[in-house]
Amino acid sequence: MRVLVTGAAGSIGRVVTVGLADRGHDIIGLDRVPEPEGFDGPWHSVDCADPDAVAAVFAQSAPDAVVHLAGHPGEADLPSSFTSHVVTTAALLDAMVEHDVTRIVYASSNHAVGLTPRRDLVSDDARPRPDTFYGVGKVAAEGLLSLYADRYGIDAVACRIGSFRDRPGSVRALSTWLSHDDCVRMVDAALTATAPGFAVLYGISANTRAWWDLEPGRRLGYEPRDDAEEFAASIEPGPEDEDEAAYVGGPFALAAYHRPALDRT
Ligand code: 15L
Repeated sequence: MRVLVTGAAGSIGRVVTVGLADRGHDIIGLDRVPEPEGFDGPWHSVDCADPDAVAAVFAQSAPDAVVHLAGHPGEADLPSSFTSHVVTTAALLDAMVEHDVTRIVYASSNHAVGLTPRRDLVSDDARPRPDTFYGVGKVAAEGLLSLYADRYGIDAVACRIGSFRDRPGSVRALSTWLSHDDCVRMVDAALTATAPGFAVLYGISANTRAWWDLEPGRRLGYEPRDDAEEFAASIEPGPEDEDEAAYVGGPFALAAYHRPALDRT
C-alpha cells in the first residue's frame, strides 16, 4: 500500500515510517520540515493546514491511504489547536475525497476523553470529554472523520494514543504506555482492517495496569504484545501520581492547565 504519512519527521512519525516500510508499505513522507536523515522515499515539506499544498501532494503522489500524525502534541490556545488538529485533518479529507482515497488512520489522543473519571474500563463508547484545548481539537478532528465516513464512505480509524515512549516514564504510564513496536502494529492494523467505517481504538500496549479497553483495537486486528509492567521496578513514585490517576488525561486533567481559550494580549 502507498501510504502518505503526515508528521513523518516527528517522534511517532519516525517510528511509524520505518515500521510500515519494514512491513512492506511504500511510504510517502510529509512534514513541515525536511526529511530526517536516513528517510528513503518521496518527501514533501508541506504544511498540512494548507489545503492547496495538500491537494498538490495527492495529485503528485497518488497515495492509497493516509496516516495523519501531524499536529502539535500538547496544549496550546484554542485557535492554534483548531488549526493544528482540525484544519489539517480537513485539508487531508478533502484531498482524499477528490482523489478517491478511502482510508485514514488518525493520531487522536486519550485527551479527547481526558476528563473521564477513573473507572474499571473506559471503552470506545466514552463520550467526548476533553481535558484541554488540545483535547477539544482531537474531539473536533474525530467529529470531522465521522462526518466524512458518513458522507463519503471513508474508513477512518481514530487511535486515541496514550503515552508513546521507548519506555514508560511515570506511574501513570504503567497504564497508558504505547511501545514503539505496538504503535507500528496498531497503525498497520488500522490501515488494513476490513471496512472499519469510523472507529475509535485506544493506543496503548497490553499493559497489566491498563484501564482503557483494548477490545476496540483487537476488533480491528490490533494485538499489542508489550507490557509496561516489565519496567515497573525502575519507576520512581512521584508526588502527582495519585492526582494523575484520577482521570484518563492524567496531568492534563489537573488545574495547572486551566487557562483562557483565547489570547487577548
Ligand atoms: C498525548 O496525546 C500527548 O501528545 C503527549 O504529550 C502525552 O501527554 C500523552 O498524550 C499522554 O497522555 O501521556
